[in-house]
Amino acid sequence: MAFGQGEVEPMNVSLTSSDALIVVDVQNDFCPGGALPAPEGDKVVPSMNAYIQRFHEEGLPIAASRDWHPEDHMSFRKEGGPWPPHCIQGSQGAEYHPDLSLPEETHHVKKGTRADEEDYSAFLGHPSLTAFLHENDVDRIFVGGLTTEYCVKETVLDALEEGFDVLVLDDATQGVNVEHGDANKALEEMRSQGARVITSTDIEP
Ligand code: VGL
Ligand code: ZN
Repeated sequence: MAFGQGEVEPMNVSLTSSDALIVVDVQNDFCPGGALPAPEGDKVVPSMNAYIQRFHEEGLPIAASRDWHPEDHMSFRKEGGPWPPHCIQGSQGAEYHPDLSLPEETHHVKKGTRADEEDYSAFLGHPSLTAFLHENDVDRIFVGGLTTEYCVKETVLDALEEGFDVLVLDDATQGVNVEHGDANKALEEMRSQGARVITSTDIEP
């Protein structure tokens, strides 16, 4: 089959036993109705559930992160940061979206738990995630979730630095888009650092 100009060539990704799925911050506060919503954040839930189901069926490891802030976190405006209070430890806004369907065996990561540190990445400062992936002989990760420009991007860039191959799940990420186009810029930046951006149709059945 030939692909014309402007058409995107399918990637034909086959899952292998050294793959893992990372679900970033699919939490109420990053969805419509939450404190810091990606305008279409909840749209990732069905597509993420499909990836979760596929990886689970294949027996592949799954990790999920949550932004998990104390009430006086430095990223909040009242502390001089850029954001409204969000994902406060133990609050409903900090819970996973109620329709997100994570298996029992999921490795959970809480981040941003210290008041004096921004902590967008699920990797940096969270050695348990790297350890979990290495224990499972993972060398390639599939990353989706919220939000494209902040926690997904920083997680992807750190994973690349740690030597993982990284595929970003375009149909399972959504941006905040504080400025129009921010999410697309973030995808470009991830690509330029070596990540590939794919959708579920690129993965062989
Ligand atoms: C995030 C802004 C502030 C994210 C977390 O999960 O992308 N964004 N805290
Ligand atoms: Zn946060």
